[in-house]
Amino acid sequence: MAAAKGSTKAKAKKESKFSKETYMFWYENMLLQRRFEEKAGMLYGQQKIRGFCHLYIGQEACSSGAVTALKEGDKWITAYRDHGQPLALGSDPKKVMAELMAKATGISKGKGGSMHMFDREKGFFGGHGIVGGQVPLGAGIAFAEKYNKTDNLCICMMGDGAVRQGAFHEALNMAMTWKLPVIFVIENNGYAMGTSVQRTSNVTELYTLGEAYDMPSAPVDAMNPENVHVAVEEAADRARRGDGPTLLEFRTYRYKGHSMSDPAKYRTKEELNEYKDRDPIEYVKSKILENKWATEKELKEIDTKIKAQVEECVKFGEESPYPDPSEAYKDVYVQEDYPFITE
Ligand SMILES: Cc1ncc(C[n+]2csc(CCOP(=O)(O)OP(=O)(O)O)c2C)c(N)n1
Ligand SMILES: [Mg+2]
Repeated sequence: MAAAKGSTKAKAKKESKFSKETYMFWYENMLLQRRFEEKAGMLYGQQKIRGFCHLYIGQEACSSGAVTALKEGDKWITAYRDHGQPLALGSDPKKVMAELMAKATGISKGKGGSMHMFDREKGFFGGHGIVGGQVPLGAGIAFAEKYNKTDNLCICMMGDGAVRQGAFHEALNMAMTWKLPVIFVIENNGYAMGTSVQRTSNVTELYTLGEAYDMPSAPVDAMNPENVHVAVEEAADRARRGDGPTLLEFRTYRYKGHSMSDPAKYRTKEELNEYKDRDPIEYVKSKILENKWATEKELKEIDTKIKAQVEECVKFGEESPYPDPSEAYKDVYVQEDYPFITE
């Protein structure tokens, strides 16, 4: 049942189905994630952002390409490398920045920080620090969509490290048995902290793990949003017509270290440069220029506008207050009178 290896790629090549608007959206959407996180990295150095901070730089085509393939009401869940996806979905960047700065105006009221972005309006269910923890949750969200007979699905992103967790296999098995409307996405950036995929298992073609559960599965060159869009759209169609889940392996790369304290000595400069040469933003930019949809100057103006927007986010974060200590026990459980917690 699994899709033939490389089929997604072939399809992307055949169809040049994307409009000027889509390319312009991808350009602006990916650039916002990039500039936002470059700034976040600087703020971390200044100790204006503390704690954990995992940057998504290099992986932006994964989020932007998926956004254009999905629709209103679809749900998202991911791991702790979670700044890019809410930005791609249209969450308020000011609130995401304020969350990074642990301010009360943050998207999780300043109580979640970098790893715990949530946005109910956008259907974004976090932001999870336990590797693989979000995978059964993603299946559960999809179960709710099926139970409530909606036409929506859940896209559940994870890193390559998560596929070695038992919960991943349990969730895939149940999701396939129950034909849940879920798209499992492995963002394979080659490493789980400093450990390469090759060092964790004999199975390095990660999409093949889905075949054990008879799940349609495919690899996707995710350094460009066209391929991502095509693969996600196909998986979404499958989910919406009631045929159940898909496992996609997005082949991507993070340009920065695992977190802010990682000098990334486990990989070579050459390897990093190979991916930078295929940068998704540069790729989309070249497509735009090639088709004369915008000039260099116009694209530069978009960049300038985004940089100013990011500065606004920083100002908003800096001027916002920290949460009041009385907030500490709020939002811990949905049920307000839940036992065990008393102030
Ligand atoms: C259950 C569990 N084990 C270990 C860790 C420590 N840890 C944090 S991130 C990480 C690496 C995960 O890598 P991957 O899933 O590839 O995601 P990436 O960081 O590459 O996006 C590990 C082992 C954890 N958070 N949770
Ligand atoms: Mg990884």
